Amino acid sequence: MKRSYFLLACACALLTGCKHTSSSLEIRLNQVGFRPLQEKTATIDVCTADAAPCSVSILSASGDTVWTGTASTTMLNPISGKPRQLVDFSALTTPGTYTLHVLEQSAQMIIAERPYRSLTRQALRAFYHQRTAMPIEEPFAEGYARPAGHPDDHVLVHPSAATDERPANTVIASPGGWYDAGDYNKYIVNSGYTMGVFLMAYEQLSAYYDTLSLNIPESGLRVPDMLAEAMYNIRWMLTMQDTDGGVYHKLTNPEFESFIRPDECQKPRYVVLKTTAAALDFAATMALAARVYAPYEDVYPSFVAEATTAALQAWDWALAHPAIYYDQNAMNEQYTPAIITGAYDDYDVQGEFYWAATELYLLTQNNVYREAALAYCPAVFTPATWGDVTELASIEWMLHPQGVEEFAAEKKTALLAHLMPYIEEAETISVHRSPYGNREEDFFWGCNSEGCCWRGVECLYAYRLTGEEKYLVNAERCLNHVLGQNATGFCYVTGFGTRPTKDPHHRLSYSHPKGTLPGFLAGGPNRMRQDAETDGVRYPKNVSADESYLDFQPSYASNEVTINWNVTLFALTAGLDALQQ
Ligand code: G3I
Ligand code: 9MR
Repeated sequence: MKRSYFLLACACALLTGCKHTSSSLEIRLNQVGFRPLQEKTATIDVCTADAAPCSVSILSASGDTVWTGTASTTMLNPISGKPRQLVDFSALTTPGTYTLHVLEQSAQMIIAERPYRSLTRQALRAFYHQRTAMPIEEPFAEGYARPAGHPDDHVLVHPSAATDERPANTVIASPGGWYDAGDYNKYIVNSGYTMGVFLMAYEQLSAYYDTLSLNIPESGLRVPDMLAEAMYNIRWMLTMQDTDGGVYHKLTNPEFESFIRPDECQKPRYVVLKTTAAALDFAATMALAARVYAPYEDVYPSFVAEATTAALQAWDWALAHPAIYYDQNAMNEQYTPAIITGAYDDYDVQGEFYWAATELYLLTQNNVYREAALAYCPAVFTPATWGDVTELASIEWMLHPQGVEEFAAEKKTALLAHLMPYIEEAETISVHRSPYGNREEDFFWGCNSEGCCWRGVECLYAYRLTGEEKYLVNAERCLNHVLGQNATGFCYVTGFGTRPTKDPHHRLSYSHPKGTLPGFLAGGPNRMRQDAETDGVRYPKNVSADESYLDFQPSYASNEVTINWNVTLFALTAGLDALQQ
């Protein structure tokens, strides 16, 4: 043990230009904690490709050495080429708080029976903090009280959305719902996708979520807290439907607000252009909600009927208007005021037709919708994001295959085929022992969620459908990645881990006297780096794709938070936590 410490230290000292000397050596691991019986690994920096495997020891809180071992030979990060070694200490299974030592460096390491319980709860409570139009008050605020923002009881119909019945500048009310993200606007396409992942997660693990107390104003109703929280957004979504069945794309200021408190905002609010994608994501959400909330008719009287009618009308509108896309630049050439906020522009709505038809069938059992779903289903497998909900529909069919067993089996085969190469990479080339993060294209705007956590959720679905352990192991590996075993060494969830994201692009956090709200997942390293130098965003020269991350408020392309990113985080952590229940 001593010998390899010595050799590595010597190699580092002798090499000129060696950046990672023993004193800057980093240990990268899941900073929140491991379940006792799961695989446990850490990634350690080494200074050269031919450095000998490091010796590693793990000490208990009282200073006893409870585990010693040797890291792997050096591997090169497939993206940056940086040398790393992996250490596997899965054999240690006793719950406790430990320190893992390599040379003179150490890192905290936790093993606990329920390491993800608190994380799941806070990731869900993040939605409560995002609520518009009501004050966030104690005892529910848990230290982060604030006044209400954006009542949205005086919203103008933008000329792009005008009809005879609601001419331009008609005032409507569209209160409630969640702020989308670090900004203060509300967007139907992204909300619809979020509700889909949210309610599908609930359906999978309802017994688990029913025991999860969120401490929100509705806690104690005869409805699970999670569904009560979701209802706050669903009620808002319902107000976004026009009288003809169409659905406004978004409710927004003309321009992004500055970084002020939500109750200080004064800018006018508009509902903007009805689009096909908004109508379809809305239809799917309402159909799914009508199914999931059916047992709670006493708490939400007439909701099922209201949501069902809304879904059917939105579907009919979409059939009559199958190709109205949100093209903000084109819209601004035609109408004033110009709208320069988030676009959530989606120019391919086949997957949205497929998802809406699927949910309408599961709700109504009317074969017309099943036939429509089969007809619209895109041929190619694509992972779900706000802009492509194909996979949500396919997962629904895998879980409810009655009558279309062959079709559902094909979808399952496609999901497993999609995961296979990533899982192989986790075993072969990954320096983080992860099925995510080994390719440059893994690092895009929002990748911590849409890339990493969602791949983990896909693995959980694959585990549920096959019972094969490898999928569970790889779901956990994805979580390890966002919680610290990654190229930057950040735990990307605010308020968690020893090196968390602290300065997200989040107006609610930035303007709060107490600072950053807990439980939010940051977007993550983004090789495109679209954020602006004019806002003071400067990445180090030649930074690699997996390190293109700044824990710096102005970096909206790498460090924003959103509802759609948090939903995949809790779907993953809850899926793993539920195994321990
Ligand atoms: O469509 C291309 C695809 O062909 C290409 O392979 C891929 C390469 O990464 O890029 C794809 O386009 C990306 C698009 O998202 C779809 O994923 C763009 O580069 C990328 O700039 C775009 O980012 C979106 C961003 O808004 C800018 O439009 C994010 O997904 C989206 O999450 C984000 O959403 C914003 C809202 O507009 C406003 N509220 C905050 C929210 C989060 O930042
Ligand atoms: O705050 C905005 C964020 O929510 C969006 O994701 C991002 C991209 O559309 O834009 C942010 O707003 C910035 C704007 O685009 C450029 N000027 C600075 C704004 C942030 O203060």
